[in-house]
Amino acid sequence: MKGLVIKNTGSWVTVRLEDGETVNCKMRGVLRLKGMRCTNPVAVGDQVQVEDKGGDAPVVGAIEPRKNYIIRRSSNLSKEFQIIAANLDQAILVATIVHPETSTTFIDRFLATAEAYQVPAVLAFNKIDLLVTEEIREYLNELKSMYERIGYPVVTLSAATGEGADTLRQLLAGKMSLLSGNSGVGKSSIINLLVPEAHVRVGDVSQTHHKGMHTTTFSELLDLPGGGAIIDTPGVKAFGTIDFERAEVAHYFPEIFRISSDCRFNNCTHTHEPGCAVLAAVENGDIAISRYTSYLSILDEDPNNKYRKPF
Ligand SMILES: Nc1nc2c(ncn2[C@@H]2O[C@H](COP(=O)(O)OP(=O)(O)O)[C@@H](O)[C@H]2O)c(=O)[nH]1
Ligand SMILES: [Mg+2]
Ligand SMILES: [Zn+2]
Repeated sequence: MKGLVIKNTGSWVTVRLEDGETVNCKMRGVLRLKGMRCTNPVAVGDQVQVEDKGGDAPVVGAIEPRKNYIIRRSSNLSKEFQIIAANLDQAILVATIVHPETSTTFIDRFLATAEAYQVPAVLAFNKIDLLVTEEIREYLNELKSMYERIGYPVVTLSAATGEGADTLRQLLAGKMSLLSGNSGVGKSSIINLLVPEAHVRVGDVSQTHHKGMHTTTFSELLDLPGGGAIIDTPGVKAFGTIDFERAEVAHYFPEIFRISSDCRFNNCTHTHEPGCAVLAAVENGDIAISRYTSYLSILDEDPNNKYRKPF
């Protein structure tokens, strides 16, 4: 029977069958994913075939081809990968201007990674109740219109007061969304707001990962009252493990990519070349300095420290 994977704890996979029944399945041994060792070949969001082994626990058989998926290294040094989630309609980055401040570099890396994964990205600025001065609200508005101009939907909300929550609900309705973001930005609070019966623990910063220890975290799919689902990734470093090829970084900054067709050289890196349309656009303000800085920061990463993008 066919079903949707809603949870994967490593040894067990929870599948919601087409008739609505939920079953815990066993998985076959470690599979290989395009030459990479993968500790959980079946991911939340996967459509799978469940084989009933009469009496014994059912087994996850074939996985339907994926529309897209998010993958990460199981630990910093390991060559094993975990698939965090599959078949996403969008990835939401929860960010905050204060308490804590999410850097634009972090935001841009997330957006570039989403582009590479071919997952549409949405920015959700939380904790707007804490933006008490005119200047800081103005700063948020500037960020919002800057990202909207590039093409990213932006919502602003407060999980504390509920302001803006309806806009977020509309964006999530009927879709499969991954919720991502740094610790402390309010992901759990937002989930509790959207799915009151989820009772996710809030403010639990003590989930600190012991350095060097392999901490496995598992995603879980939570149904939204109005249809659609959010995938909660507890360890949230889901994004950021992509290792970009220098030449492809510009492809993942849509506004840079659009303008780059006007560069004099088609192998332009947009760093120093004469006739570079990107540099000209940064100069005249068509491309935001913060975006260009993020582009450079990804470009400058040490390739020797990196694994290739595993797909
Ligand atoms: N003022 C304010 N605090 C918030 C808001 N959302 C979350 N918090 C607080 O921020 C802290 C971290 O929230 P949490 O949901 O655990 O963040 P997570 O680590 O991303 O899951 C908690 O103390 C929350 O009460 C918000 O919109 N406004
Ligand atoms: Mg949390
Ligand atoms: Zn250029």
